[in-house]
Amino acid sequence: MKILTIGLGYIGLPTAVMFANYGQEVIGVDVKKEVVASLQNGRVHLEEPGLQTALSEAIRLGNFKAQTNVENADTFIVAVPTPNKKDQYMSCDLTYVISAVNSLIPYLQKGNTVIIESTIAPRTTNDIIMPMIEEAGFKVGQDIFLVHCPERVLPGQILNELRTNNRIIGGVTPACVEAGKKVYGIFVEGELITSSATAAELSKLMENTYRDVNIALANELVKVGYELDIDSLEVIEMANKHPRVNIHQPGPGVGGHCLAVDPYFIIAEAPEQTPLIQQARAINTSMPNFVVDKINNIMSKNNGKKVTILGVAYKGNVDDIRESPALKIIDQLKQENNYEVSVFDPHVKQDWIEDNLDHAVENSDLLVVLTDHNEFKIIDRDALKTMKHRWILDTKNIIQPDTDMTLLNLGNISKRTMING
Ligand code: SAJ
Repeated sequence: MKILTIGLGYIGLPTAVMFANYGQEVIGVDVKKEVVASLQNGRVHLEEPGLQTALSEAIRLGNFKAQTNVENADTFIVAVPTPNKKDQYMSCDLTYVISAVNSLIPYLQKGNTVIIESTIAPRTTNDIIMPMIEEAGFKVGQDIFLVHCPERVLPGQILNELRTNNRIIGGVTPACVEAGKKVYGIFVEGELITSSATAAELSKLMENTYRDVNIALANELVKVGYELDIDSLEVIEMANKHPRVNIHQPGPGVGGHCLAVDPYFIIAEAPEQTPLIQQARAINTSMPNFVVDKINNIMSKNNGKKVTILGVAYKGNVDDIRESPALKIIDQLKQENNYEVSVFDPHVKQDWIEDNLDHAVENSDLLVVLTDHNEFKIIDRDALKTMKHRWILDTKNIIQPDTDMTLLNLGNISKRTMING
């Protein structure tokens, strides 16, 4: 099968490479010339374990080619970003999806399959994409098979999860479902769950919304514990020993290009029906402020001037900073609170991020852990000797206590200790 993927980002590239390594002829298309150039030189442009090796293998097999232009294929896969619009409910911005579909329409031939992997608002496949294809003179379900197959892989585990996870095949018609199954059947070892495009769209969005709402519950619990002087982390650990309870982990907020984005796609389509989802978003979005507030408390106790941030990535062991709450926290500390802020993240390469821990902590009054990178779990205590005040606020609860340091986390901070302690 000849497969053309449009969008060579976190999802499109691993998917393309996977098909190539399973013997398919794959053309990867991206509008970004530098991305295409890097792939043509055999280099991946993003951090994902195993992806470089997989790409090298695909190229060695002669099955993968990157380019900027679309051409004929049997199957087209659209995996482009769908950000939030800047409107009232932050609805789903389909600009890139529409432009990708427009770019492939001139190359469509009867019998082709078109798959949308991008996360989209409910009803997009039926109400927006199908009419585009039909206006070009094709009958969906007869000439062209249109499917929504949301990706559900976890960054950091993408190659493994692409193969082993269940996959939703949401066809516009039963024939479309069959066409989608043929494509993913090539490498998916998990169940191919057959469904309609509309249910597939909403299922994907609800999976991430479920997580967002549950994290909001944990974050709200942190605020309750702070107010009442009760260790919320201890409460979570205990409550989760109940066989039917799974309170998620609190943190400095929710980042990434899924949980912080997808719930709005539902909200925008049904604002009256979604007070809970909206409230959860508001709670998670309030966490950076909550953390900055606590940093201020600690800094004023120490008459501190310099804060060192450990971790900018939105979660551990990835280089992705999209929607990361750390960005908001760093910005507030610098702009509104005028602290000297140094930032260390061994995974993220930017000119404002230190790559030397010793330098980042020198003369610092407070270390704030915002990402659960493995490196931070085993941090060398000697490296922290040059701190001015040896305080840590660990928002991810990964640092081991040490008699030499004052260690605060989202469980043991409380109004009482902040004011009196
Ligand atoms: N987080 C918490 N507490 C938790 C769990 C996560 O604060 O208990 C935070 C993380 O620190 C991070 C954010 O939530 O800032 C999101 O992290 P995540 O690991 O929950 O999710 P993503 O965005 O990396 O990936 C999710 C996954 N969805 C689900 O687990 C339901 C993944 O399977 C999806 O493929 C992906 O979204 C996507 O593309 O939609």
